[in-house]
Amino acid sequence: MAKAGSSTAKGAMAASDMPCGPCATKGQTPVVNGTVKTVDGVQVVEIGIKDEAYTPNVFAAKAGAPIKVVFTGKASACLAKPTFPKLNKSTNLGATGSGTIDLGALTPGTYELTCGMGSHGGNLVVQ
Ligand SMILES: [Cu+2]
Repeated sequence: MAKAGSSTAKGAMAASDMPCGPCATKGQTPVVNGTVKTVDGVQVVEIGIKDEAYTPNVFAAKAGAPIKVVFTGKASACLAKPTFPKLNKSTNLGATGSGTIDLGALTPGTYELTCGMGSHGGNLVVQ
């Protein structure tokens, strides 16, 4: 069952059920495990990469105020392209191992974080 049943506008790597190694099974924590810092009115979400997974990976942020997601750590393969598919935003951690995604101010909802292959990597819950 490696085929995506339906494709969306987010590009060629849309198969959320596609296995992609360790990251596919480690990012499933359902509880909030990260802290959101507010710096000059911007909500800053800091995500590290540990044992081939985004860590921490579940955050609660407030609606209506800008959100910036900062990645640091050593990422390989698909993990090096963290993506918020719903928002069509991603970054490439490439050689530096760090990157930032500006999400802007969001409306309430759950925004999934995936690796570059579309496997679940975490959630940003906006309330
Ligand atoms: Cu992956």
